[in-house]
Amino acid sequence: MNTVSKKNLYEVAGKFQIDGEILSVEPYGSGHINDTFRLIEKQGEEEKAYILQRMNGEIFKNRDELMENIMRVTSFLKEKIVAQGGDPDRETLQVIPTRTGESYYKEEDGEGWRVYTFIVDTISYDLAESAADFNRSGYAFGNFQYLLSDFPAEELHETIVNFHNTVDRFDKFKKAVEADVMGRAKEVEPEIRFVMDREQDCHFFGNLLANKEVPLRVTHNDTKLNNVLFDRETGKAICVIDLDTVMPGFAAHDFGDAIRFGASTAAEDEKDLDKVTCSMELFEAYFDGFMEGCRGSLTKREVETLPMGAKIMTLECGMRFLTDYLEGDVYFKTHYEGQNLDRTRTQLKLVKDMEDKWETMKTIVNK
Ligand code: ADP
Ligand code: GN1
Ligand code: MG
Repeated sequence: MNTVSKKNLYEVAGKFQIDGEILSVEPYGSGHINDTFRLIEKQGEEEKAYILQRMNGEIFKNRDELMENIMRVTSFLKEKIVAQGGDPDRETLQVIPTRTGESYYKEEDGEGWRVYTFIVDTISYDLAESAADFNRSGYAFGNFQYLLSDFPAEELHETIVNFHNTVDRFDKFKKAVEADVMGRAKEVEPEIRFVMDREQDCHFFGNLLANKEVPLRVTHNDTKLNNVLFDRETGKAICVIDLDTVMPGFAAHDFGDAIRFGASTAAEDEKDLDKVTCSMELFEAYFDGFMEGCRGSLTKREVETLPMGAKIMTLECGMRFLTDYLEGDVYFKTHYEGQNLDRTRTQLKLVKDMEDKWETMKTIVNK
């Protein structure tokens, strides 16, 4: 993706319904996909913050459809939050339209930009600081799924086709190994073998769906801990963000992706693998919060498959990082050479750790 100059950022900011003087636009957050900036506007004596984001056009090919999803989902959530007596300004994303009333601004070269109100006095974590925090994020994602349980799923566009189709991810991984465009396959033979040995696991959820054992629901599909904002004062997880991949999916995938990231005792790119384990205390804390947020809406079979959701989402993510490493780091943002390989190794270590702790995870979800 192209870099962007300061001048261009101010120009782009000027396209939106932000009337005061723009004081600053600075890079913000640690997402792997979009280019995110924090924008400060001065309105009289007051300062107001926004999130300005350039959507990743390599990944999100159809920004009209993507933004249509976001407009629909955020307005649906807003109504539900109001009905529940919540504060829609803090509990859901809110899109600021362009001066011409569009949901996003299209640059001549095809790049797409959007603006959200900045949800102030919140914090997002790249690592769980306590089981209590992680429990609250579980509640927030469970509640998110619950609130969307009567959203008309057929009206959502598939923003990334086959996003959590693990069999398709495995095929793409195998092709990347065969093509080996960067000549890196030799160096990562143990990692390739680890993934290849688990090919059968990749079929698990596809088979469940084919046998109608679990339903498709409207899910978030990217439930990592830094995609939820916590209120600085109350510590509550108040707002689920990063809605680019809200699509029909499996409840166990939303549960599992959150465990992959948030129940890990180390950062996603930790080099010292001795530090990387899947904490059962965090797993249980998240499970309790998620179940509470879902308010009994999951079937018995769905609950049983939650540990598998954790393992498959972690394996799939490891496979995606490794694919990207083999392809020359073209998908996920990287900040140093080899970061995707470090990320791969933490994910595979977590998969192994989950396999070792399988009985404990099963006991927790069957309690
Ligand atoms: P990506 O798809 O690249 O992960 P996100 O939409 O998750 O992008 O945004 C990146 C980060 O920016 C988030 O992890 C969060 O810290 C911050 N962020 C995003 N939207 C908001 C918002 N409306 N208010 C406050 N912070 C936000
Ligand atoms: C990306 O956008 P972000 O940083 O929240 C990715 C997820 C991965 C995650 C790994 C659209 O999430 O699928 O699980 O990185 N999002 C997309 O950290 O590919
Ligand atoms: Mg994100």
